[in-house]
Amino acid sequence: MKAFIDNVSQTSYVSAIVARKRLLFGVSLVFLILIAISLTETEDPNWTHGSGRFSHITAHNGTLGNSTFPYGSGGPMRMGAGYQRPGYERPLANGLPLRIMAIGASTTRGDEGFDNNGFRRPVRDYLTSIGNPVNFVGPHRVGNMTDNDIEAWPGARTEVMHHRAEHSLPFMKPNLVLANLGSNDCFQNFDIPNFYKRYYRFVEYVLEASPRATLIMGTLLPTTETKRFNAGARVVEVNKQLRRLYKIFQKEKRPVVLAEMMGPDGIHPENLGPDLMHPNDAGYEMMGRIIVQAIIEADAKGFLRPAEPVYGILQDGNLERQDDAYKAWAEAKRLEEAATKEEEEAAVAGMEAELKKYMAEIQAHEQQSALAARSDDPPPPGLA
Ligand SMILES: *[C@@H]1O[C@H](CO)[C@@H](O)[C@H](O)[C@H]1NC(C)=O
Ligand SMILES: *[C@@H]1O[C@H](CO)[C@@H](O)[C@H](O)[C@H]1NC(C)=O
Ligand SMILES: CC(=O)N[C@H]1CO[C@H](CO)[C@@H](O)[C@@H]1O
Repeated sequence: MKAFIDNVSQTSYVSAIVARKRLLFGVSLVFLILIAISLTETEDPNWTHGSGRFSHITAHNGTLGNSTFPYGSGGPMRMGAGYQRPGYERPLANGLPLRIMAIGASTTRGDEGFDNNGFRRPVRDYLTSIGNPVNFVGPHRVGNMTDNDIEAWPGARTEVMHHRAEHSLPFMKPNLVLANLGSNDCFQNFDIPNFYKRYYRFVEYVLEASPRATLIMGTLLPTTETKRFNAGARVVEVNKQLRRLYKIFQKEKRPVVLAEMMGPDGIHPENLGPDLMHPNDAGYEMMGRIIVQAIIEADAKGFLRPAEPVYGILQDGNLERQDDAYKAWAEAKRLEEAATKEEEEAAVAGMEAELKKYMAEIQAHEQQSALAARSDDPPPPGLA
């Protein structure tokens, strides 16, 4: 931990100050140049369209064909150098593979969502689309996406998930933990005044058990449910604690980022599903976006670090599953062969039993014939 603190204070902070100075200098320089250009040249319409977000599309050596340019008006566009900010066009942390453990309860599982992937699908889709390999890890599989591993239990309170994580986290060593914990403490009205202590211990544990992890701590979603749990006020109280805890984690220079779920762009009662506790489908997408923003912030702060190598855990969670179809086929074949073998053994046993019976009959007939030979009876039919 000390090394990490030193690292942050020596690298990120110093370089942030240097970067800010450079930025100020750069901004004023750009301003002067722009003024100079505007005084000497007429405006090039291609340039005004060609800057900004689309600068990463440079398939034609800095030019872009008219067919793909969204505002296309004929002729190749010249592209500006653009503003390549990690998290928008470029992968985070130079394309660092992210081994992610989502720890939480039913909302983390994506319960009540249409595909049971919850916020994990939008998070995964986004990160892989900008070039960061993703592997979700955890002891269970929930949801219909391929890379669906997770550490989440419906109804689990914070300290329950702490104990669960003790059986998975040290063996999977994620470098990113998405924690959404506390809703069930609220629903079960479990010692709310001391919630922050349990949460602090949990975070402490995560950062110890997987020392290269960054932890994204989500605040709780609002709830308007009143019949069963009536936990709205408790959620407000716990969120207050979570935000204060975050200030403490910042003071302690922990690799922790807050994902504020209840901000102006966050989850509001109209984004909840019919049970008034879990998000609806749009709500899960919003959670995903908020978590992605927190991950981008973690990268900007220099928190993201390579995951510790663990045997059997690949960088890409989909690649890890690519043999699944073969395994299913091989297992079906094994079962089929076992069934055939059983059938065959039963047939052989049946024949053996028949033979025993048959031979016993013959013996009986032979004995009878021996007796009949003495009394001139004809031989039994069917026997030559
Ligand atoms: C790309 O453009 C630059 C500058 O116009 C030119 O010097 C270079 O040869 C071009 N490269 C290719 C592969 O066309
Ligand atoms: C997952 O389930 C949803 C809802 O049934 C469906 O629309 C989607 O295509 C499924 N995705 C996969 C990969 O099976
Ligand atoms: C430079 C370029 O890609 N020009 C294309 C613009 O669109 C027309 C119609 O699709 C093409 O024929 C040009 O080649």
